Amino acid sequence: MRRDEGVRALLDRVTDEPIIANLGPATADLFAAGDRDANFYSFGGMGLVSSIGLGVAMTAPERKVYVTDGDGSLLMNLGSLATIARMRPANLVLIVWDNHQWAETGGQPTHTSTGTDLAGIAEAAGIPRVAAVSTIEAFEEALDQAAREDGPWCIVADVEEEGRAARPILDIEANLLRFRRTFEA
Ligand SMILES: Cc1ncc(C[n+]2csc(CCOP(=O)(O)OP(=O)(O)O)c2C)c(N)n1
Ligand SMILES: [Mg+2]
Repeated sequence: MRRDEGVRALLDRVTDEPIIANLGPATADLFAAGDRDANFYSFGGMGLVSSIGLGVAMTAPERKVYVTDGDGSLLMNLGSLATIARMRPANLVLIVWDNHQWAETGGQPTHTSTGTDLAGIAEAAGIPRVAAVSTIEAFEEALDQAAREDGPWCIVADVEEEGRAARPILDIEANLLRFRRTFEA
């Protein structure tokens, strides 16, 4: 499957649920597929979206909170999986676009290209609902199940790197304030 197909499948399934996107391609594809108030884009802060998403999920337990991470970024914050397992936010859905590379910086192969299994690590960390998918149909099925059933979920999607949308030009602070306001209603 491709990341942009996965992003569209996710957008088709949300109304006001927050989506917090990793820096680089995950943010570019989300912005291009559907900019919306409840999207939080990240720039520069590599490795942090799973932790940001955990915080958001714990403070907004009444909504599903979606995070779209990258393999390289999650690899530099693996402890986050154990913290998610420990805090156990039922509403958190952590999606990992695993393209087996640091695409943003030139496509250097990550550890998942030589066998590191992020879904296996998530399971061993104690995350109760883990799915590893490589087709859009299986991804949509996992998303639908994650929308219906308590998590926390970790869905690792094996994606082909087919290029990505242009880097969005936006005001980062305005994005943060707009995102925060979606919790005030
Ligand atoms: C601490 C830190 N190290 C390195 C970078 C440079 N950097 C930005 S994106 C990126 C690659 C991210 O890889 P991944 O999470 O797999 O996402 P992909 O680009 O493959 O979608 C790197 C190395 C950074 N922003 N911050
Ligand atoms: Mg990657």
